[in-house]
Amino acid sequence: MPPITLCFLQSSRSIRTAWLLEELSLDYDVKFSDRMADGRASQEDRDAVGTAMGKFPTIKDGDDVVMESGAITQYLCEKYDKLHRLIPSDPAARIKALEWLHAAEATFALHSLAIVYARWYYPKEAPAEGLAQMEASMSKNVENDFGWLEGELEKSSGGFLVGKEVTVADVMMQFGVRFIFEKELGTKRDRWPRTEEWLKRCEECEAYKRAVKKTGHVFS
Ligand SMILES: N[C@@H](CCC(=O)N[C@@H](CS)C(=O)NCC(=O)O)C(=O)O
Repeated sequence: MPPITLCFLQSSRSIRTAWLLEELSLDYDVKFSDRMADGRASQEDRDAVGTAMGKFPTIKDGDDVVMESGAITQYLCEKYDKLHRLIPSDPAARIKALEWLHAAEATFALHSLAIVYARWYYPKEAPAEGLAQMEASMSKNVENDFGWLEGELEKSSGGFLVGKEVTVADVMMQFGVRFIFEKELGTKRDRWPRTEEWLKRCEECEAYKRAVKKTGHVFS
C-alpha cells in the first residue's frame, strides 16, 4: 500500500489529521503548504490539492480523495481503526465522541469564526464601538459553547473528553479551542480552567507531539 498523502497547511486544522494519522500509526507523506501574506495558501497549492474547494486538510489514500477534517476523521477511523479505539463501540461513548466530532466544526468553529469575519470585514471607517457591540453579542454563543465543554470535562471520569483515552472528540476539538484561546474569540482562557488543563493534556500526547514534529505545525 502506498502511503497516504496529507495536504497540510501551516497553522490550520490540518494538525487534526496529522494527529489522527499518528494515533492510528499509519504511514503518510506530508505535502506542506505555507500561508501567504494574505493568510491563505497560494493559488498553486490550492489547485494542487485537487478538489473543487482546494482546502486543507485533504488526504489522498489510493484512489480516495477526502476533504473536510470531520469526514477525513470518520473515513480514517472506519477504514483503519479496527479496534474502535478512536470512535468507541460502547453506544454511550460513541454518541459522545460523535457529538464532539461534529461540534468542532458545526458549533465551535461556526461561532468563533463569525467573530473572525467581523474583525476582518468590519469597515475600517465605521465607529469602533460598533465592532465591540457585535463581538459582545456573538460572544454569547461562544461562552455557551465553552460552558458545555467545561461542564463535560468536569463530569468526565478520565482526562479526555470521552474517558481516559484520546478519541476523535479530542482530536477534532483541540485545534479550535486552541485557536479561540489564542485569538480571544468571544472568551478568555482563564474563565475555563478544566478546558485549559485538557488542552495541555492533548498537546502532551506522544502522537500529537509526533504530528507536530513531522509537519512543523506552529500556532500563529
Ligand atoms: N470545514 C473544513 C474547513 C477547511 C478550511 O477552511 N481550511 C482552511 C485552513 S483551516 C484552508 O484551507 N484555508 C486555505 C485557503 O483558503 O487558502 C474542514 O474542517 O476541513
